[in-house]
Amino acid sequence: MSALKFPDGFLFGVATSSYQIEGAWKEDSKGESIWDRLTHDRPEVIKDKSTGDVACNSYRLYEEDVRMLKDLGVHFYRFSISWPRILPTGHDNVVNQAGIDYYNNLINELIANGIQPVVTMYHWDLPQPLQDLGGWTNPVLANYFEDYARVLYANFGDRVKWWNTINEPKSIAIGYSVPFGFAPHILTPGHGQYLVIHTILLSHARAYRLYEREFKATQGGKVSIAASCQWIEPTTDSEEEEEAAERARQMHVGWVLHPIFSATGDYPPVMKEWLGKKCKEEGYSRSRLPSFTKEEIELVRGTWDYLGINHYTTIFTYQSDKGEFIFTDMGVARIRHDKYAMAASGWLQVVPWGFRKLLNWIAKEYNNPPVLITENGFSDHGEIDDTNRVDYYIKYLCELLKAVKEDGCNVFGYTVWSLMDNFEWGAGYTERFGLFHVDFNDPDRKRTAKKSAEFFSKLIKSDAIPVEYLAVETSH
Ligand code: GBH
Repeated sequence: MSALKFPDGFLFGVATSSYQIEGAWKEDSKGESIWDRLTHDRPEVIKDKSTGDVACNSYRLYEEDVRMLKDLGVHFYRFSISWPRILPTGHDNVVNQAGIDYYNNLINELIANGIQPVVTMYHWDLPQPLQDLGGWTNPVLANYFEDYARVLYANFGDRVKWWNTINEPKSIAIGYSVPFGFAPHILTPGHGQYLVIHTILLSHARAYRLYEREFKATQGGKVSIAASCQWIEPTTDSEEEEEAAERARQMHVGWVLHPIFSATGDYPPVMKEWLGKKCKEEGYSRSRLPSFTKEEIELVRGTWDYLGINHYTTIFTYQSDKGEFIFTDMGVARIRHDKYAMAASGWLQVVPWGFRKLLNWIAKEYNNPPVLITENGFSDHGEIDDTNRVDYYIKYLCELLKAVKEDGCNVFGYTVWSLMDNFEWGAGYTERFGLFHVDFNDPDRKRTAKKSAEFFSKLIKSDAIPVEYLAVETSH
């Protein structure tokens, strides 16, 4: 059964994010975020018209969260810091001491329990005053993000050794281009998404360089980004379809990773070329993809100490100029294969082998960097007996083990999304990803371990996929 065993020293953790769990949206001088604004002013864009006003109430219940983490036996906890809880105006002119205290308490509680904090600086809850300046379409945000990062390193960097600057740049870009109910929900498709990613790459780089310059020598931590990386698979294996799928991989995954992780930096050549040509045909005299100066290419290139990957599913494509949303520009459209099981989320199909293919592609493209899987997970409707989730994890982890042990991919840790059910963005509370169930009708937000929580605690204890779960019957 050694095939089920993880390498020595392999790290396990679980993840959450501030807006999805904290609640206390305006307590103790916290500023308003773009998610507060969106859910309050435009409830119709959220599936169940809900908000994160209370969410899991982790602002009050963080000690309980840490008890759950302790029960699971995780090595680390990946959580995010709310920018407007620390800097209510978005700028560093006002630092909110109550916010600093909250995260100090959480970090200290984790460390007292032997759990390493892995901290995301930005998981989508932008201070509203910065949105009023144009949000991530405005390149000046790179200045403000650097200022915010300095406050975080200075206050928490003595104890936090693992940083993710920004979670899933592409999902942030969706809020500017795709009608998924993501804040700020200001849709400028074909333009907004490229401006947003451009500013985000520069912001990430500025935060990384700041650490390198002012903090690394004394604090000795590691900084990177957490990118959403789904696998893209062509529907037939013809050469043209493979070429189109490869272009889509470069324009999807490579869009964010190539500027940071490739040897040459900048956007992928095929992306610049393809979009440049397309924009010309559309009558633009300049590409909709902004360009970096030489200095900016070098500023961004190499700004990583490890690579954070969020992976959930595989996207099946065929060549077409009629693809939906961000796929239009990539020259592909997506289809769904009925033979793969669906999660509760319409975008999440269970395709375990795509995980192995993705990890191999990343290893090959970027010279096998050390990878931390920063998210992987499955949604249902909140069942306690969540066999389909356990089945998903077994299958995805088996593929991860093959990628590591048979293919030599350099993955050193793995993070479950999520510790507990929480506010699932545009889907509100209708889709659940937690190892722990949360009763959102209970003012105390009672948490209950699901079957998957038991599965993970056994897995972490034995450093292997527990054999007794392998025969479990599921509907997959
Ligand atoms: C992650 O987002 C987030 O980091 C986390 O906060 C969230 O709760 C979790 O995953 C579960 O959703 O047409 O295929 O591009 C992933 C969110 C899901 C956003 C897929 C974009 C688009 C569907 N992404 N979605 S697609």
